[in-house]
Amino acid sequence: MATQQINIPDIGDFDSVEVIEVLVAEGDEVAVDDSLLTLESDKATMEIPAPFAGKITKVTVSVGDSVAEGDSVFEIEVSEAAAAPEKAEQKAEEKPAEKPAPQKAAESPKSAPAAESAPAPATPSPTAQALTKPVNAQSMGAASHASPSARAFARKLGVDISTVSGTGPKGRIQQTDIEALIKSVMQGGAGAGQAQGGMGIPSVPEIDFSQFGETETVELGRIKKISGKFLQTSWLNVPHVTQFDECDITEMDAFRKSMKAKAEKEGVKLTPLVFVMKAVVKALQDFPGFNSSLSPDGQSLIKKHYYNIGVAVDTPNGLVVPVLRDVDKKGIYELSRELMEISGKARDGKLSPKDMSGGTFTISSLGGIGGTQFTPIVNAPEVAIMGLSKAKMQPVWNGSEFEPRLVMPFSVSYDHRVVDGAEGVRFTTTVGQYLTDLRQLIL
Ligand code: CAO
Repeated sequence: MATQQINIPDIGDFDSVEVIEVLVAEGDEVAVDDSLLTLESDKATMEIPAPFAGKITKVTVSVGDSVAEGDSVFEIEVSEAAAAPEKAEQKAEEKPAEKPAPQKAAESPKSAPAAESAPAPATPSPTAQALTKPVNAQSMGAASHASPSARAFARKLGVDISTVSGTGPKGRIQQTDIEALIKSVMQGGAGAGQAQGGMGIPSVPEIDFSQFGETETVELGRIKKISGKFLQTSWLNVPHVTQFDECDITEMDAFRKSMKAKAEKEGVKLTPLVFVMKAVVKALQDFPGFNSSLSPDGQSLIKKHYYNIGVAVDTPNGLVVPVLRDVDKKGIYELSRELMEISGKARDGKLSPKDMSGGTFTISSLGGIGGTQFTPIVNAPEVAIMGLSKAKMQPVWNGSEFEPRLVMPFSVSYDHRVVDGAEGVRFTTTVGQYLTDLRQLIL
């Protein structure tokens, strides 16, 4: 037995080409012509076949490396005297990246590929996004058996190959398997043979509840159907973190109550929510990331220099989120009046699309109802949302004794791609400080 080096053969006009797959590992037995590596240039994908049969003893190349003709990439313990030397000179099998060739059963490598390194397209369609999950070449775990042409096909459509079940020999993934998965996602049903839901996640089992007792099926209202879709889209696309906090609003509430009679004369009802809106806007000015949106490709942050606050309103038909514009420029009475008008419009089902567009941050207040804390869902493409819960009198230690203080719990859910945990808690702490001492709002 002799050890031979395997070098990159003539790869045509390319000086340097990226390795996108290493298809064998040390210790693997390979036959002549088994695929060892996949290279990808901007024009084509190329498979590097084994020039000898034998056992791979050394792998000197990794995914992401750039290689050129003559580079040593493997060492192999050749098992046959007739090592088909002419194969060493053969040209790499070249396939146009855009038109993957149909897969041959003989392409099956002896071992699973080390990792799927295909990046998702820059702007995948919603369906492609549903099928794609970011894959770290090191962390993927069990690799998928698929020919380079099937992988190229999956990459082209933004499909994460590890979500595809192979029906070929030894479970190998074929182009038809990828097509079947896409078809099942488009139809919103279970994927062919893989028990997946329409969003590439396991579906909730369908159960005939009438076997347990009497049931009645009532169709969801129009608003619930629409808001449900938005909520699910946000829940699935935005990596949520919820920061819980609380603040002492004793002075704020005393002020609010002292202004109540005057406010009534102005024809408005003062609730804590308008004060929270002002405190939030000041904090948004301090932390502009919370008043932004991610660009569709996820590579930039679009900072907004206007402060439009969406307010979740509970209506008999479901949840709607009208928007109060330019909250930074408005006073407490004006905001109260607008809140009354727009929530009345919402409950009467008279909101126009314009009333519900242009928000930069949302507040969902359940404080008038109850509860201690909750986790609101970010109103994407906004970056964060605040949830207000019911303020309660509590004994608070002031350093020498317990004092009765009005404490309001609140939470902020945010998109962790934009906001880090430390910034998240700095934001909630700042909002809390502004609400505890409203004088800070005029500084
Ligand atoms: N703590 C204690 N009391 C509070 C409070 C809080 N955080 N927030 C409001 N209150 C009080 C108000 O002061 C008012 O009491 P008074 O009449 O004695 O002053 C009472 O609760 C009712 O307030 P409200 O709910 O009518 O008014 P609001 O300005 O607080 O809220 C609106 C307006 C439109 C946001 C609210 O009516 C509403 O629809 N909330 C539900 C939002 C919702 O469903 N969110 C969930 C979305 S996720 O499914």
